[in-house]
Amino acid sequence: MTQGPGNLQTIESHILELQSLHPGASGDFTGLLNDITLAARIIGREVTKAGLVDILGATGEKNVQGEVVQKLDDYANGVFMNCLGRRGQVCILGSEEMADPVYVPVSQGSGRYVVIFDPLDGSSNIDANVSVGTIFGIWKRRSERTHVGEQDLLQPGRDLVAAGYIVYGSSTMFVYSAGHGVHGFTLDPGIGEFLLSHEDIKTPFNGHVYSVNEGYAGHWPPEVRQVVETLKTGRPGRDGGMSGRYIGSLVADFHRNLLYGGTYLYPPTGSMPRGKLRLTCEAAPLAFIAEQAGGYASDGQGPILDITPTDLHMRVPLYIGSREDVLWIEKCLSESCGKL
Ligand code: AHM
Ligand code: MG
Repeated sequence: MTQGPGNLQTIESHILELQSLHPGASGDFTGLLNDITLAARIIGREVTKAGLVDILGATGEKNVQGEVVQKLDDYANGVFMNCLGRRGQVCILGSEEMADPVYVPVSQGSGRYVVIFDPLDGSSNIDANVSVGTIFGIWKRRSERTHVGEQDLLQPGRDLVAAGYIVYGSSTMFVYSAGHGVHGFTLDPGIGEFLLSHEDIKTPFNGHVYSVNEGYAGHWPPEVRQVVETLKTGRPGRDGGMSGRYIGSLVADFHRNLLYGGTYLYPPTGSMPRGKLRLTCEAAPLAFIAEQAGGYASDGQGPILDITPTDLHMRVPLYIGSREDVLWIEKCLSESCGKL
């Protein structure tokens, strides 16, 4: 007799199980996470067709069906805006792609959640068929529904109720945490379902990989140069130096390091004294995932999760990955490497 598949679990049923941990839950949070999985499926479908843009029509032009072809990051942003909070669960939506947050009118629901996302991170890689990703964070509204404002939008990562990312790579994977560990689901394109493939991910305590754009080394502060040099040549007490792996697509670099161990660095440069990455839609959600998996994320001085944003698009230096390695980098940056 042919054996059927083992214990398959879809992301929807995993999310429903979460709800059962909170008796009396309204289902708003469950509905919101499910909306995000729908957006992920739609964006994933378009990303896999990206290579056909040139033969079906370049962005800005009309395609063979007479529709205007959008840039994929704009498209992904539109998908998130249309899918999220359709049942009135959201009071604010913030996106890397939009200068200002969108406040959802009170008349459209109870709006208990704030969602900030980067709909398509690393999109400059798409034309070369390199993995890209989506990142999202979900916070709870703090104010009365009628007084929603910056105090709800600008919350530290420590107050996230859930965060996650989708990596569009050789498979499409959805990785999320709602504060009970990190779980990964792989899209089965045949049935259009995300199936549990990586339960309770724990990242290695230290790793053999560092991921950084070394082209900027000449523009880094001297202490960062010293840290990277030491990672390459070997830290005291460690066998040899680390290997470099840099895709230049944050979600993909982070995901690989999460599974295999390693550290991703985006330090300040002369022209970008706070680095390039955004706190609310990139660094904080990934820091939440890292900590839930046993890793750590720092801005070089302290935990990313403890930083309260002052602006939706605030940038922050980012050192994220295996706990021991990032703690060492943090110590090195704040105390001077030479003494370590
Ligand atoms: P984006 O949000 O404009 O796509 O930029 C973020 C991306 C990350 O995915 C990636 O790690 C980083 O920028 C690469 O930057 P650089 O080319 O400076 O190394
Ligand atoms: Mg981005």
